[in-house]
Amino acid sequence: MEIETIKNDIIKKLAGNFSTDVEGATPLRKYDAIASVIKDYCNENLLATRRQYAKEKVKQVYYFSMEFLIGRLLESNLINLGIKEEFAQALRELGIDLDEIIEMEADPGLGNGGLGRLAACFMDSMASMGIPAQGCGIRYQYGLFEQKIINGYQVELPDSWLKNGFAWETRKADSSVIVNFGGRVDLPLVNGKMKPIYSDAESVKAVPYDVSIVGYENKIVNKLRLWSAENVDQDFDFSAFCQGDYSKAFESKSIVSSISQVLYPDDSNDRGKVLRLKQEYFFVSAGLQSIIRDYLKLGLPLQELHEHVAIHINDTHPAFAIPELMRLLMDENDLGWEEAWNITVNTVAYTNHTIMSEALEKWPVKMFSQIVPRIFMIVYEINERLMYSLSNEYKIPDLRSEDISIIEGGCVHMARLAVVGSHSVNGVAKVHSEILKHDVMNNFYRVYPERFNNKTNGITHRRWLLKANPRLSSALTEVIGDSWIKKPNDLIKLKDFEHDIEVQKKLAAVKRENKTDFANYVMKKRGVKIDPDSIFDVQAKRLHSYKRQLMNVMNIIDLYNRVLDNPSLDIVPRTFIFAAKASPSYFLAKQVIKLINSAAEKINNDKAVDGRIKVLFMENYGVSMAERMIPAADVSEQISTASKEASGTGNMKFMMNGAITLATMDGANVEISEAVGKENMVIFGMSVQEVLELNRTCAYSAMNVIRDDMRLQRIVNQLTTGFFNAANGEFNDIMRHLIPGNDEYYVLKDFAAYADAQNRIDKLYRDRENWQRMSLVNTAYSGRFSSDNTIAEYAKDIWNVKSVIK
Ligand code: F58
Repeated sequence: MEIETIKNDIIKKLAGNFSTDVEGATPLRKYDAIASVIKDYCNENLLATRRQYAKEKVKQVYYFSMEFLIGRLLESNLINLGIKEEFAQALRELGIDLDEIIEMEADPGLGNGGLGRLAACFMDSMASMGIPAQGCGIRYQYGLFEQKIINGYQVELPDSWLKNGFAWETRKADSSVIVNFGGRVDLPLVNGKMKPIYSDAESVKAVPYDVSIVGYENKIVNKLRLWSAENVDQDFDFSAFCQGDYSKAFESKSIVSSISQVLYPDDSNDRGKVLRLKQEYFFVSAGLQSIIRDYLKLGLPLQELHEHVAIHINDTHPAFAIPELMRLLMDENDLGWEEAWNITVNTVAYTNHTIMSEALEKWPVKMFSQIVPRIFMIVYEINERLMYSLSNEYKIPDLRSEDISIIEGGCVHMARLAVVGSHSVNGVAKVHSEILKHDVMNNFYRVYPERFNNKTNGITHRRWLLKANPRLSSALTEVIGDSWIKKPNDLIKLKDFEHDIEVQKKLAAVKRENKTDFANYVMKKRGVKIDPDSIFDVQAKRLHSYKRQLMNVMNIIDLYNRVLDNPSLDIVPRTFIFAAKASPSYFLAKQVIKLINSAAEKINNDKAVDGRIKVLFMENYGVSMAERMIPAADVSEQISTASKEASGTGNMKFMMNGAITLATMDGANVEISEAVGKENMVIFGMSVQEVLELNRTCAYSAMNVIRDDMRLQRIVNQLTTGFFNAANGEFNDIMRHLIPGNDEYYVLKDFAAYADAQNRIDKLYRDRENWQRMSLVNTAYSGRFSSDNTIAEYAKDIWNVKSVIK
């Protein structure tokens, strides 16, 4: 692209949109104009892509997800359009610094963690591979809360990411649809068919906002469609307004818009359940209505829907897709039950992301039937037919109906609905998929064995290597050429240089520079000095008991105690870095944050430690911070209780950037170890089988473990006696969880093995050459964890869709 064209486009945009010129424009105006120019380029390709899909009548994937954690888009769009260099040059010539513009962009936090980020990685891969796809989600006005750490505690503030607008979206008011809640549904017979009549429903207008998802240097642009809730008719009650009753005037507006107001940060409490249920039905109904509308425009019969459309549900949050598709096919388009059911099952596929029972969604029947009465009728009928076929068709010995029934114990079980109404059910790493089949969903596996499969997660190497780590990307390209960018499996070429000292040195220099950058960032953000020559040991993920941040901090405390006992203890200086948000109502998790910060304060300021141990809690973790932190990490902490982490994807990002994984054999860590070899990781702790066995036998006693380990006794004592300047019972929930609660996630049980593994890291790091070799090998084997590979499998095995790239 010509540099002059870019310059002119920006100048024209500044004049046309903001009546200003480069010299007079505020930074925000510059950002808006630049983003708007790039958006125009994206949208031109979007149009061409849409035309191509329509012309070729290709099968399309619709990826339904409550969360899309897309990260900033300006730089990644430039990279994917293949014009970053030209753009930077054009901006330089206009006296604008591209890096400053990139930093101005808000990071849309429309997700909690791995599940939301996976959806974003998949969108990137599908566009880059030319897979016809559309994302469907919610345009939350407020994303995941902004986290502040005050006096060591997490404080949550609203994340007003839209305050300066969102440059990448296009509002499509004329594509709005209506979604109905509540009211009464009667089913009179009309011409021999039951025809639902709705009365007193609350109608909400769903307005789509489209965001372009740009493929890597292939001119393909898919779209992500996010729905926003608005009032159907008037925006507010004008007569109440005229009478001066302003709160009444705007009441209904705020009730309606609350549906798309805030992303739920929570799977652990009951408050707000109604709103969450409404959110789920809202975006699913809106998404499906728009799919069917577009489909019918193609002039194809609905009987063939599953041949042209694949609907994927990212966890159970969009499981309403099953009864809602039934409703649309039957009630709105006159198909019979059997026909509609076959189409639905053949169209929908479901991914499970957790085995934690508290995270498997259940809705009280009363609430469900009140909020979505017609959907409840359909779910009821699905269940009746399921029960009938179980006793008359499947006849599986000793399978009790209550273990399968979708409506059971006064609740609607969404995971059960998702399995019954989908043709494919997948877990997200091998071991997780096995647990689903043989444990958590065993009853369903016995009924529908052919539906169950595994699709190990992946990450887009374009964001997590090419964009996040430009130094490593250039170094790799110098050593092995640039084919890895389009073919990530080519990263394996690096393996040939495992013993090449020059290459090792080159990569070591990259890591050192990334660490210095990160240290400068930490200084700027937190005012804390960290040493780039220390080991950067990072645990960055949602804060949850099963992820065991607690075990990490307990080991740090133990290390500190060892230094107190022996001031000349010989350890490699280490910077322990944590980044995590705790769900606001998850008090135990919030105490762990306080503990990390209390330990940090004590240890960082203790002269006896003399800088050998530093502990850092990075506030407000999100995609942009991850992009800075991961390239600088030496050690990647993946220490969940075996069986609990469905896959993990942070593990793959760190590995790709050359960190050494310190891990339990859980989730995708198992496959990482198969790829890279156990000798190139540090593995410890109980296996999945051991954990499941211990769960089954209930033979575990946390007290016994503490009794036998002096180190643990000392730590427990320090937590309860105010050693960490916290004398007001700040850590009582932690203590209750560990002792009377009997340490549900085996933190104490795995502690000794973990401490050993940490000592192994210390030893390994001293052999700089071998460490660098291990690091190189990790990057070399990481290509298989590109989401391009994952998407290729989904496309072939589940969706039956083809790339439009010939
Ligand atoms: C994550 N789930 C899994 N859930 O924990 C992780 O192992 C896996 O790699 C990842 O999905 C992708 O498959 C996850 O991130 C959530 O964020 C919940 C969503 C619903 C509200 C509570 C958090």
